[in-house]
Amino acid sequence: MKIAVVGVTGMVGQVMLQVLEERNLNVLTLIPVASEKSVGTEITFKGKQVKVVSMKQAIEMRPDIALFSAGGSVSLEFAPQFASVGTTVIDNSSAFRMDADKKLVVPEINASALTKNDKIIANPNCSTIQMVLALAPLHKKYRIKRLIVSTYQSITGTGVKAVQQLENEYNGEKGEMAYPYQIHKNAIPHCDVFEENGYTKEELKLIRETQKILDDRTIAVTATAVRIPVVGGHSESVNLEFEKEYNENDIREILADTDGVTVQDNVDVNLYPMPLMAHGKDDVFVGRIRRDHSRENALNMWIVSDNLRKGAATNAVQIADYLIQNNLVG
Ligand code: 2RA
Repeated sequence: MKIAVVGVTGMVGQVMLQVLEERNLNVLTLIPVASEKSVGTEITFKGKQVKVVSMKQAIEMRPDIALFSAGGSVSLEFAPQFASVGTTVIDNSSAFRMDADKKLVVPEINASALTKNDKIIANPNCSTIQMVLALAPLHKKYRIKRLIVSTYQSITGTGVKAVQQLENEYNGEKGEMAYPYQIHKNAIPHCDVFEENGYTKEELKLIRETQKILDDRTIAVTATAVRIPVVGGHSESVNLEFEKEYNENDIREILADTDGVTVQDNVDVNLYPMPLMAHGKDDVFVGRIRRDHSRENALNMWIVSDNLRKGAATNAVQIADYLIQNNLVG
């Protein structure tokens, strides 16, 4: 299998390499792709040095799969070019997520909808992936009527410049600013850019992508996305209102039985999910599960996951693995 990683020098691209090695996909040829300034440099994959190539060279090599994480404009320009030579693109940008003819996939939820004809597949936004993985089985049994989510998002979601600003602030050093404010003693209610309606793109992704993945646009969703100075992963406070009466133990059992979800929930021993514990792991961790007594059939819970892994690289590699295992590529 020839697999290209487009944006290989970025934070998510680097994690994609790590996850490809960990999951031991039968990658016979890795094609690392980056911007012109990195062409010719080398990356290490499975103990071997591999030369970074240009987009043009990668397309000519006709990979079976191309994992993209290089920003929406690069995806819009080059994903169709890869698809035109038969490559199946799994794109981590927002470029194609809301296209009616593109699938937005969390493998545990909707990979079964994939076919050989899907040549550009959208990887959902990190804060969406971790949330819908926990919500999907609950929606199936109790039907979610309303969802309110507040996020506490890792600095790594903004990119390497923000991580550097955080480190500089801790070290008392000056440097390039990703934010016009201090990060390390702060909570910034501003993830991505503001739209006309007063919501950020991040908040609108949480709303729209959730409805698409759960295939139910009647779910009333609202979101507030906040950036906080942690690096291990995104945390989310989620309030759900179901159509049907639910049983709390049943909720816990359903979550515990869901592939990719780990329930960490015992406040008697201070057991609850935290980014520091989720960092470097692929699971979505759920805790603080408790009835919301202010409304009928309502529930609160706390969801944490490593945004660079299940929130991006791992989910994309799992889609690739699904395609390979089901003979949908190559
Ligand atoms: C963020 N979800 O965390 C976005 C993109 N990674 O900023």
